[in-house]
Amino acid sequence: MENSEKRNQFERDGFYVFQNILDAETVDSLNTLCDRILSEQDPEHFELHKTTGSMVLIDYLTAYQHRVMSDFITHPNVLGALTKLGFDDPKFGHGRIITKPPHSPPLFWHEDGRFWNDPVSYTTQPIQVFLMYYLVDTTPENGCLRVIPGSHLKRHPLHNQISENHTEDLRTYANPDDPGFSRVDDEIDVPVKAGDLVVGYGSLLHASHANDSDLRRTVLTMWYYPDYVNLPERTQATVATSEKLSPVPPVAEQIPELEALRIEYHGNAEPIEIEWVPKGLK
Ligand SMILES: O=C(O)CCC(=O)C(=O)O
Repeated sequence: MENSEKRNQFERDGFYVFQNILDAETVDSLNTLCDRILSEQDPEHFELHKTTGSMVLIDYLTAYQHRVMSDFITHPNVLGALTKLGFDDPKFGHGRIITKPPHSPPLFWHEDGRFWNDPVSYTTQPIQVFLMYYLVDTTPENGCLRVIPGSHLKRHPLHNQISENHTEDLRTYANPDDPGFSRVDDEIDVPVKAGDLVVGYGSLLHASHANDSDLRRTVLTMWYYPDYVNLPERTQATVATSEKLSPVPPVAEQIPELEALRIEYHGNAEPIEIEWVPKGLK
């Protein structure tokens, strides 16, 4: 497929899947690192995040602590995939280790857009995209991703039914009958192989199936700003103030490939107030 077709599909559906972005060795190293970091979390962390499984932050500090992580964030295949979509100077914000233990509940419908006061959110120019890497092959049985294609630009009935926030009840699966856990006609499954990459608009409605398997299912959700350099200044200012990046290390300790992805804004534009609810979506 031509790159322009990939971009068209990405803009229309709100997501695009690249196959074989990470090799087996990289996936193994990431699994080992994630298992270690997860083993260091308090049991309460997993109690609080039953539907996601976990929500462990990956930031620039994590990347500087673990070479596996910085190599992953700056991986040529990852940046190459973004280039194929037309983004050749992306920025990286943060990520999360999200692991579904064996026999754990589904993840509720949500979208992660938080720039809904910004007119750019209602256009095809992405502000923030997720790069999701599942570290095992996924199927509907072990908790693969589900999405509603096109819901990043067009109002869906679920937008009026789901909670505005990731409430404690949703996170702990207190009410399985909540509309957030419903099935809808136009949802599709996105099963992938370990090492594939799903790129999607942060504003796309997505969820995941329950993990009914006997094995842990981990996904790394990495948040990039693929077109940051071409965003209006006020959007840049908003992104720069909303991403709390850890400090830049002394020059001798810096990883140049990682620093090239750092979000920086030095102008005087006024940030736009953060808004999680897509009030203007039609
Ligand atoms: O756990 C998953 O499959 C999806 C994770 C997710 O929805 C997110 O990171 O926003």
